[in-house]
Amino acid sequence: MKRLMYLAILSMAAMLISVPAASAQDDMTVSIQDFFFDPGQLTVAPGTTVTWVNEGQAPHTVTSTDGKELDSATLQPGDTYSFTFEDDDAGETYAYQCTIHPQMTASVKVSGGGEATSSASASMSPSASASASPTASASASAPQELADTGGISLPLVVAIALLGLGFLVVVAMRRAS
Ligand SMILES: [Cu+2]
Repeated sequence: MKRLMYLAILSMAAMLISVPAASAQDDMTVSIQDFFFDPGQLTVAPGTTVTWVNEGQAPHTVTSTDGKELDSATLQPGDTYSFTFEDDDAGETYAYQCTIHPQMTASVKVSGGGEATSSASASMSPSASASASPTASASASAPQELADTGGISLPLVVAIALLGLGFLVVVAMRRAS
């Protein structure tokens, strides 16, 4: 009986944690017109599914221009194409074009911070907001990656330092007694 209650509480806690994370991202739509993408520049949170809808009269494609996975087949008028930007895409920019009309170019930027639960996200958000300032978007991904590794290694360094300090205290106390 107690174990059942414990399981119920555990599953409720798991739901409380997972539900806000799943609903934090709103799915987005990009309209394909003759002959442009609307919006041309889009920023999404990691985990967002973007759906392209061909609302033009001509066939179009959504094709990555930098070798990423983003690649629709030819979309006839009314056709749609969906792509989900994953958590490990954070900070990346997906540039794409229509291969039939190469002058149609656009991009999707995946934001860096998000509502992630790990401690690394705390150190990432300041750099994410910094990249929103009018600096070049191409340079934004590099400092973010540096901040990411810093967020992981810093607690480790502190933990090792504390362990060493504790060891020294124990040695000092033994000598004193
Ligand atoms: Cu086109």
